[in-house]
Amino acid sequence: MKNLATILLGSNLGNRLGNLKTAVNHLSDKIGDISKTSSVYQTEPWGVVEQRSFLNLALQVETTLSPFDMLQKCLEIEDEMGRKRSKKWGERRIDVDILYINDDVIDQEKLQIPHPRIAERRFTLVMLSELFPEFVHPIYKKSNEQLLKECKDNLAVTLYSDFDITPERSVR
Ligand code: PH2
Ligand code: MG
Ligand code: MG
Repeated sequence: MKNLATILLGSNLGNRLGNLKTAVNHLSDKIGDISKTSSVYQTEPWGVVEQRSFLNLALQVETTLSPFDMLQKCLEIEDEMGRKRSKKWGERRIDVDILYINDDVIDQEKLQIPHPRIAERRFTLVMLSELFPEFVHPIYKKSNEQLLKECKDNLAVTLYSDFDITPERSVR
């Protein structure tokens, strides 16, 4: 069975755009075909404000992996790209977060789907609304677009580039 997952990438260390591209290549290599990518946005840091702004990008991937295998691969990609797990919400070369998987709800210690902070983060909802405005959050029963309208987070999210980030090579 195929699972459709929506993933958010974020980077605020080193070559941020290059890091997003490398991560997209790894995702298509290890997880499955990328069916859609959003534009890249520059976003003010949420949570810990004293750090460089992020570049964020959302994408959809089609995979035969189970949710936990997918999570494992996401963590592997972060590790391979040299992410150091230091402080919560601190700066990182790459962050790979699973936002939605189909309209599944998973509530386990290591994996919560939908991602529990979607509704609090403009930097996530702007990208989700670009890709899937009508998709209904399986717990809140509101569309991404509606959640964005109601979102109280005012941190800036600005279009950075609509650079075509589609993977052009294999990283195997
Ligand atoms: N990720 C975080 C914490 N804060 N802020 C922005 N703008 N973008 C992020 O991807 C981000 C963040 C933790 O994962
Ligand atoms: Mg994150
Ligand atoms: Mg993360």
